[in-house]
Amino acid sequence: QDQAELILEGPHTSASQSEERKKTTKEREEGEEEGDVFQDSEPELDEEKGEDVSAESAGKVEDDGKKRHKGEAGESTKSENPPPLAPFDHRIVTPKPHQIATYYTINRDEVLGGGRFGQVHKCMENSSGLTLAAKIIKARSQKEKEVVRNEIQVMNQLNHANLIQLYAAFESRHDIILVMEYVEGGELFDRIIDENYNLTELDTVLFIRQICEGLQYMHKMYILHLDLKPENILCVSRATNKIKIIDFGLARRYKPREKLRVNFGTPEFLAPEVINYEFVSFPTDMWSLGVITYMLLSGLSPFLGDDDNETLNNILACQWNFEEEEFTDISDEAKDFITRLLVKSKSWRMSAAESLRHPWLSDRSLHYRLNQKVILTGQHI
Ligand code: PIT
Repeated sequence: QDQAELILEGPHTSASQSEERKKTTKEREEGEEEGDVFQDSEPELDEEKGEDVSAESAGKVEDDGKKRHKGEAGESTKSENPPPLAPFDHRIVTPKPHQIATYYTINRDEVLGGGRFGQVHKCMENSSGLTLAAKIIKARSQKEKEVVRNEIQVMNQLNHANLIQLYAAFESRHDIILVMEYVEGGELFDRIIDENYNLTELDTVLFIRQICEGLQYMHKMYILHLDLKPENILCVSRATNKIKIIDFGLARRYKPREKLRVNFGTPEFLAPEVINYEFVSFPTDMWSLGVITYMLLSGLSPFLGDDDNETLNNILACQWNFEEEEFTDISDEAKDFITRLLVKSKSWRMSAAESLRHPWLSDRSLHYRLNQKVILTGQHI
């Protein structure tokens, strides 16, 4: 009975694009702004995570003085520290009816990203000099405004280092502007397609683990993201492998009997239950995590067909495999991880907590071996 109608139309979503995209994500967006090579020189760190984090404490991020197990995983080059917190405390934001220009200077020339509803610009709070990101969302009708107010409501509840933080919001007749934490690393999507940037399996472990931590927290807060894809994962900087999840435009509180009607453009990330107009739930996000993992490891999109229709059929038939040569050197643990997420029946998929306990994300000796492989094969160069 609780039905929500959602429109999904992304910047990479037109049917005509799918033709040229085929299966290789790397081919997509070639010729776009080139990403930098990133190299993280911090030693590998690990920390014991409590099995069960309560909703309240899940958002609490440890300061830098936490226990570190340096060296246990050998001379790994990747950091397992949480990403930096926003440079401000969590805020409960209500949209202000004022002119944003009174308080912030928006750099209209500097576009950080484009989403479904508008562009994201770099901006500065005049009083503090704080650098932030402003997402300008065109919203004229009351209905459109309600959608954005929902996004604000959702972000107000989310206080976690892997989820982009909201700082302020301004509402005018034609738009609502969200002022958010600024991160400078660009989309994880760009690292997948960047020929110069060789994503190793160990990099992927670190990225996916953080996405899982963010998702685990959201799910503990009873919130579904429902639009997870590489474009919605931001790298904190070019130099590290820290990420933050963005775009809570489709996020919502889990309601046991809610179905989603999605008017999709790009179907490659949709879970079968979304296409079938069945109930969506926490496992819906876990499906997307499986797709992202597959893409990060291979640069390929697991269900992408020659056209949207073929893609949808592949998803509904849960037809995917590891046959491409890109998977030759990928560990069995990684394949097992994906296999336990890309499961058609949502009740059989791993949860975020189970994913974090999966050997691929938790087995230190495996990470040590993956790191040795990086060193031996020079994948890090
Ligand atoms: C940044 C840097 C950047 C993009 C963004 C933020 C975008 C964030 C964003 C957040 C949302 C959303 C869409 C985009 O719906 O390059 O600091 O909640």
